[in-house]
Amino acid sequence: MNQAVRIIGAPTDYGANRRGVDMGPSAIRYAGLADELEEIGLRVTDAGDVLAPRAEERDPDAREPSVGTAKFLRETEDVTGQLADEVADALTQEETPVALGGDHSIAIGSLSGSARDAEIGAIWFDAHGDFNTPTTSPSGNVHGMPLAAALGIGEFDGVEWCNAPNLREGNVAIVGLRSVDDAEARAIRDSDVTAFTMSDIDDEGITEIVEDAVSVASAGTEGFHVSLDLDWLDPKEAPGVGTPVRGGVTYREAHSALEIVAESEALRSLEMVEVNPILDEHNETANLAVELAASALGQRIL
Ligand code: EXY
Ligand code: MN
Ligand code: MN
Ligand code: MN
Repeated sequence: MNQAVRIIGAPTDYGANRRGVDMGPSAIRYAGLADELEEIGLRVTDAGDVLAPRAEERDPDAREPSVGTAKFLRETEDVTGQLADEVADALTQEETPVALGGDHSIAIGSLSGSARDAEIGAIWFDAHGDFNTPTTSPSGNVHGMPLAAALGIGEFDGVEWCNAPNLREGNVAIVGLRSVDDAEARAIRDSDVTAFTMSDIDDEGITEIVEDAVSVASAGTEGFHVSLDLDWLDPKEAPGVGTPVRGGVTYREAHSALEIVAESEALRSLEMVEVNPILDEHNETANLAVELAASALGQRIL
């Protein structure tokens, strides 16, 4: 992993269609991300935020999808395009991109940028599959669709996601599933993506599961992207998220998982998403995001 890190904010809530998560980058910075990463010996640059006009100024249906529903498609295309460029540029400069959401739709940009010049894998830590398309989505919210979108699955009214041709389904692992829509579950089963539910973690333990996920994401790739949705954790640990689901991983399991990511030395890019300061308690979910980023990026106790 590069010893230099570039923080990139993507303050968007277009994909969640709910205010608050756009303040995630501020909350995570306020929680001390840059200082914490410098403390563990990394060189940190903060590139600021990509531009995301306030959702109230936009019409969610400005570009009516021809099939199914997906809100704020044009805005999401714009933000993810900017993020993809910034992530790709960081990697060119031998910096590890650390993207801050924002809702999970930003992952389309992170993955696309990370996969621009290399074959990559991805580990998706999430309660949700994020594998809907406009046709299957029950909500029209793109934060339930980014993994499918990045893999080129689904019809998004002709939106040209700069999707990620260097990311293959066989190199993607989802970890921690416990809320998946029926059609979405079928799509995951029909794909070559490896999916681990919370029951798998109960049965085999977090260490075994994350080691398997690392193997999937590393096989034949030049490293992998980690997409960390804070709703992966149990809401008792991470209350500041828009779509909490009971029965998530514990504080220690989360740290163990990200320590295994760090030990793999194959982490290429990282993002933390879905922190919503309006729903949070004393910024504790943002604090947790900072701690977990430090674990993923190599923090050691001794
Ligand atoms: N599956 C539901 C939907 O597609 O609307 C909920 C998705 C929530 C996505 C969260 C952030 O990971
Ligand atoms: Mn410290
Ligand atoms: Mn998600
Ligand atoms: Mn989620």
